[in-house]
Amino acid sequence: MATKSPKTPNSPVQHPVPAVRPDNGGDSVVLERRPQKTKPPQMYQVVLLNDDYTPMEFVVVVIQEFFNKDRETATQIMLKIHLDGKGVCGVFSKDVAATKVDQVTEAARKNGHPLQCVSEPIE
Ligand code: TYC
Repeated sequence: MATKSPKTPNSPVQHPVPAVRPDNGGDSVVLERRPQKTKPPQMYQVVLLNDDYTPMEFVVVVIQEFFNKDRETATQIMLKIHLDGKGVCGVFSKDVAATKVDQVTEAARKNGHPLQCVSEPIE
């Protein structure tokens, strides 16, 4: 059975609410916009750091596998990290970003590489 998902209390959707102004004689309706009460959730960028030992090929595969990038994009990101010292692989909610960091770190350790992955709040 298909059911509508319930609105969460944090829903940012605010509908204009009809209000009757005292000076309009009571026979017209004015829509007043209510101020936004909820902020969008804080987002996090997941960043890979350069090092001197992790093979380029391993970094490319990590970016493809964990950040769903095609080979060309993954290679460009890896080269940017190699040249600049760090690079953003994706932007996620806090929980998803933390999971990506754990997955990448675990894959690096399992393969004996010192690759570091961190998440940073954006904006
Ligand atoms: N600098 C590494 C090398 O020359 C490659 C590398 C790229 C390592 C990106 C980590 O996040 C990284 N083998």
